[in-house]
Amino acid sequence: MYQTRYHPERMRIGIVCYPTVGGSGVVATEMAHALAHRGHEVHLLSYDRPSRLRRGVPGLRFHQVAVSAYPLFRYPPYDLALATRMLEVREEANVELFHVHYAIPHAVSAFLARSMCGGKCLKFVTTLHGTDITVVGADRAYLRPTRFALEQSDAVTAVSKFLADETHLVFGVKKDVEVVHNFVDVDRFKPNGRKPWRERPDQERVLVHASNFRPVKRVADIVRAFAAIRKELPAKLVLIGDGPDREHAMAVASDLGCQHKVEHLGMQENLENLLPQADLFLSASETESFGLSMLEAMSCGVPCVSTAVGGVAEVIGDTGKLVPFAQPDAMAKAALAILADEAGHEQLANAARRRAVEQFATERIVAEYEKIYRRVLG
Ligand code: GMT
Repeated sequence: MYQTRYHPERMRIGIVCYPTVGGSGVVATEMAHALAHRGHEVHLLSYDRPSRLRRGVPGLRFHQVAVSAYPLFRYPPYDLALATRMLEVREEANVELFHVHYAIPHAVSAFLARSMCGGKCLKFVTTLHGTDITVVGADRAYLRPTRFALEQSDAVTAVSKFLADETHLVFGVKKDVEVVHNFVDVDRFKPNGRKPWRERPDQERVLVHASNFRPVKRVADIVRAFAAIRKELPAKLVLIGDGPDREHAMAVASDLGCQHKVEHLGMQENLENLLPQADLFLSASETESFGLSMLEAMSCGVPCVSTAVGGVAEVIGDTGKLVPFAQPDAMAKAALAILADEAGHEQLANAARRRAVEQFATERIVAEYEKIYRRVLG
C-alpha cells in the first residue's frame, strides 16, 4: 500500500477515464494512485468506479459522472454530463488541470467545460490510447470534433510513437503529440520464482493471454497457435478476461480438440498473482497501440510472442518475438522456438523483466507527466 509523501509543488489534478477493464482505464487509475502517492491532490472522474481503483488512498477522491436516461434520449448525452461534472469538481476542489484519457468524447467534454467557465480557468491534457485514433477517431462522425478538441488541448500525449505518428496521419493535426509510454508497478508485477519446466513433473508449459476479448484481439488466433504448439509440447493455455469473442474462441478450441487444455478464468482483479505463473504471453491483435498486459507480463519475467502491429515493438523490444498478423502457425513456430530452449527462455525472461524495470517503471513515467502538467500550468 502506498504511503503519501509531501510534495513541495502539490498540484490539484482531475483525471477522466472510462471505468471499463480496458488499458486506458487501468493506466488512468494507476496514475491517480501514483500521483496521490507523490503528494498531489487527485480527483478521478468516471461513470462507474474503475475496477482497479483502491479505496482509502489519501489524497485521492472519486467523483461519479451520473448520466440520466430520459425516455426522449435514445443515446444519453454522457459528454454533456461529464463536462458539467468537470466544472463542478473544478469549482468544489479548485482543480487546476484535467488529464483526460481517451480522446472520445473526453477531450470534447474538457473543451466544453473550459468554454463554460470563460475559456481560461481550466487547462487540459489529452492522452490518446488507441482506438480513439486508429478506429473510432477515423470514423467521419467523430473525426472533426476529435481533431478540434486535440488542437484545443493544452498538451496531447500518445502512449507510443506509432500512435503519435498515426494521429498526425489520420487527423492531420499540426499540434505536437508527445510520446509518453505506459508504465507498470514493477514491485507488484514481479517474477515469483516459478520452477523451470524441466523440474516440473508434467513438464507442461503454461501459455497465457489477457484481454477484453474484443474482435481486434483475435483470441481465436491465439487458440489456433496453441493447438499447433500442443502438437509438439505438453502445454496449457490460460485465458484471462472476457468479452464478445470468448464463445467463438472456445468453439475454435473445441473444433481443434484442445478445449480440455484451455482454461478460461474470466475477469480477474489480481493479474499480478496469475501472470508470473506463465511461461509465455501470447497476443494476436490486429492493432495494438501499446499492449499494457504484455508490459505487465514482462514485468513478471514472462516473455511475449505478439503480432508485429502498432506500438508493440516499442514495448517488447528484443525481449520477445514478433510474428506477422493472422498467421497462427508463425506464432506457434516462434513460441515453440522459445519454449523448447530452456536457457534461451530464461535469458528472454530476465531481459523482459529488466526492460520493464529500466524503461517502464511507474515513477519514471509519472514524473514525465508531472513535467507536462507543470509546463501547462506555467
Ligand atoms: O483503444 C482501445 O482499444 C481501448 C484502449 C483501452 O481503453 O484499453 O486500449 C488501448 O489503450 C491501452 C492503454 O494505453 C493500450 O495498451 C492498448 O494497446 C490500446 N488498444 C489498442 O490499440 C487496440
